[in-house]
Amino acid sequence: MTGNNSVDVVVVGAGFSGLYAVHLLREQGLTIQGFEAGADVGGTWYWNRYPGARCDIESLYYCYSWDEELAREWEWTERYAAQPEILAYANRVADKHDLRSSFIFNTRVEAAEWDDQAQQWTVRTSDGQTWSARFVVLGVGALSAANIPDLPGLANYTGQIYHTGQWPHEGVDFTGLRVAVIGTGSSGIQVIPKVAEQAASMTVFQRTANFTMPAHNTPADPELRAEVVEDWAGVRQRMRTSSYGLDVQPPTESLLEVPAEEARATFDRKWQEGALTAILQAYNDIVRNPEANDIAADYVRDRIREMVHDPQVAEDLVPSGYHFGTKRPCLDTNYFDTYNRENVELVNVRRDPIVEVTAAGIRTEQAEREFDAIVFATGFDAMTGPVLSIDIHGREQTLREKWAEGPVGYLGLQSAGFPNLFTITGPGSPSVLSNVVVSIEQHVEFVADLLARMREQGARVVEATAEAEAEWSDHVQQVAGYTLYPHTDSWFMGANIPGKPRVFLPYIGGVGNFRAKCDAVAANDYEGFAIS
Ligand code: N01
Repeated sequence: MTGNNSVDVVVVGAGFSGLYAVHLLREQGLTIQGFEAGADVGGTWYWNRYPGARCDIESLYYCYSWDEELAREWEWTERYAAQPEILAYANRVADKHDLRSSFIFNTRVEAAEWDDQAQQWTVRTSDGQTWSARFVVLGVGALSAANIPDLPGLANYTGQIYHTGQWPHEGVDFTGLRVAVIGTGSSGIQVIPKVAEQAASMTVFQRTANFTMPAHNTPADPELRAEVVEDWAGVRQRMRTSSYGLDVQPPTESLLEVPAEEARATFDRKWQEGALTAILQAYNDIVRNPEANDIAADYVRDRIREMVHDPQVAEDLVPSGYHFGTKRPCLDTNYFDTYNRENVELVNVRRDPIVEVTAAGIRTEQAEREFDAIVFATGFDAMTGPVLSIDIHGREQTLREKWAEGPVGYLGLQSAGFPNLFTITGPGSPSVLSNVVVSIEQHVEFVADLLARMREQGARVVEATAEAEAEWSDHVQQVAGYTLYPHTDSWFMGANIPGKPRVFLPYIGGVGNFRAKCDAVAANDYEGFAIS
């Protein structure tokens, strides 16, 4: 290891978290060094360049709220912007606020070690440098550690292999190719219709059918934009105090208490809205009560059956075996209609499991198929994966050791024994269960305010107490337990990664409640943090 570089704060990642962290902390006069594994800014939107990638929170709301001038100036072209436009937005933010100058790109942070005597972190990067920093802020993303399943024979495959989260920048031309897609989560449902339009043939390997709903994406509505921009403070306030970081009021009615025809009419209307939580949040008991959930699930199932011509294919595409919404819901464009195409085949791997990848393709129990390319839409080692990919040594142990049975931390921001280290969108935060940009802003602002307070007090070290961390971690699981989520094998539970501990990872108590808790903590002298 070489180098003798010293800054106040190392920020890891140049996605929405890292960009805002650099902006706010630099404004406080702190010296910052950012590191980004990619060649440029954008995080998720830098890496996920697969055809069809777009946000599923309306773009008017899926953007920073701290730069009102930019909000007034920027015009999204679509209701749900596609990846290139969101990446252009991240670039615009970086240009406008000169954020690139604080980052070293193409460089991974590989390790960080706390030095108790010097009260600082020693950070090692992939270019062999070491940096000392009083604080480390991890803006590494919750969904950035790509998961490619360890299928037997994969190393022998001679065709092209892609993962949606690591898509080649030059794009991929599937024209004339026989393509396999494995996975039907948010990425799969976006990439499948696009690849089907291009490929000679496409075979989708589905393990779990998805409750996805049409996005009804449209060109941006100028009137709605004008309204949102006009009421900027109001919209922002409502998003910040909402459940999901959206300008949507929580439901007050129970599905079980309304007549069936009325519920049906509501669902019809909600279906047309094409919004992520429209059906899930139509009534207040859908995420909590299995009976209510079944009614909503059956509604979606019926709609899927209507869209798919072949009855057997339709039945395979109808989700079953888990509660509606407890895997992250998805919004799609032409997903189910894609299965009506002549060149598309569906393999239900629960009925016909994958046995191995051969040199030329994929062999299931019932058939062997040849493919020119395999697209893995198989998701991520969510929330803990990106953090633990860095070898972090705290006061007494590594974070990998500490989180061996699942992550524990305080407010998703700190873990006891790891002073001056912060995770943005960390496990135990609402992040992935919300409009993540709203959560990111709150997490970053909390950290920035805390550092400002420490400077006022002349303090050098802040660390979550073991008691506060235990209490918060229990609370995260307890609140999840009021819902149906923990009953489902999902990435929220760590269930998609073999051997990963089963713990509900995000905080499901809502963005508004989380903010209120953080505000109370701050008002109470940062209760639960030991500051010295
Ligand atoms: O990943 P996923 P994703 N054999 O984990 C299947 C965000 N996002 O990249 O369900 C066969 O959801 C797996 O099957 P199963 C969003 O938060 C947002 O799609 O585990 N199949 C599943 O079908 C999202 O939730 C957008 O049984 C295997 C799929 O692969 C999160 O990122 C767009 C398998 C993985 O689905 C992750 O989404 C994209 C195996 N061995 C992503 N292993 C927006 O629209 C896994 N699967 C904003």
